[in-house]
Amino acid sequence: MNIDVVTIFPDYLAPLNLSLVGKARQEGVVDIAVHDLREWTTDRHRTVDDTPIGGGAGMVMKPDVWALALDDLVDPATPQENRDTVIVIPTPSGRTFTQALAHELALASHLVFACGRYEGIDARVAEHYRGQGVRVEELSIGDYVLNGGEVASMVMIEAIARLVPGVVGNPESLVEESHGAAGLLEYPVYTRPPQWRDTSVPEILLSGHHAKIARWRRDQALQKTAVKRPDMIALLDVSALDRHDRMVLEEHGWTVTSDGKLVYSPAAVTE
Ligand code: 6GU
Repeated sequence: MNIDVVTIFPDYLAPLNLSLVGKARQEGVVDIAVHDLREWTTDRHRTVDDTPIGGGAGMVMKPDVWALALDDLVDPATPQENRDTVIVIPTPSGRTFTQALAHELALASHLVFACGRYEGIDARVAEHYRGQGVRVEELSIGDYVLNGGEVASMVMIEAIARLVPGVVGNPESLVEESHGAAGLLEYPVYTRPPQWRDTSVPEILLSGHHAKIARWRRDQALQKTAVKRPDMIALLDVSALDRHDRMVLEEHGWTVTSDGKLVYSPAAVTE
């Protein structure tokens, strides 16, 4: 996989040299090139922004400079050869980046991250490349505002790159992530010592009874998700729930209706 990142702060992306992503870069599993947008400026002051047309606060990044950069990296003359290229524009006004999207983008051969600063990039840039047949994704990493797209790009690159074969040392951990308890939060984990300060690990985990441990972990994942992320419970595939799963969810106010939907109806809780 090839990843290009265009930014006015290339040093901001230095952490991509560390840990698993850094190792994958060294080994050539993912090729990440970070470019300074100002390399594509043509004026003496290396200007990348201008005032917003129509008025308002802040500055907007100039379309002409961005297009010179993206033309070099994407080649709009041959869109049919760019089926596997995706331009990602990080912005708090984009659609939300999710694990499902990370899996999808991990299949692309070329990602170009266009990091905006200030009030963002002139809206015609995304439109122009879409018109050229290039897939352009304006993506947000959550409902809060960062100063620019650099940190958001790093978040997305880490989430995507770890799904590329050869980046995460133990592919088993990825398999467990996606199949172990799909759509649920992780169960709590413990290591030695079994007694530490004033607490102990749950007794069941010391039993050596693998089936009971698996059931306990699933119950924990279901309960934790029901309490912290009810929105995720509503999205569960009902056909993947066994009788015990349904019982645990019912204790948290969720019932499976006759037409196979999960609904929150806490009045149905009997205690
Ligand atoms: Cl992608 N960019 C910025 N600037 N802020 C954000 C974001 C992106 N996602 C959440 N907040």
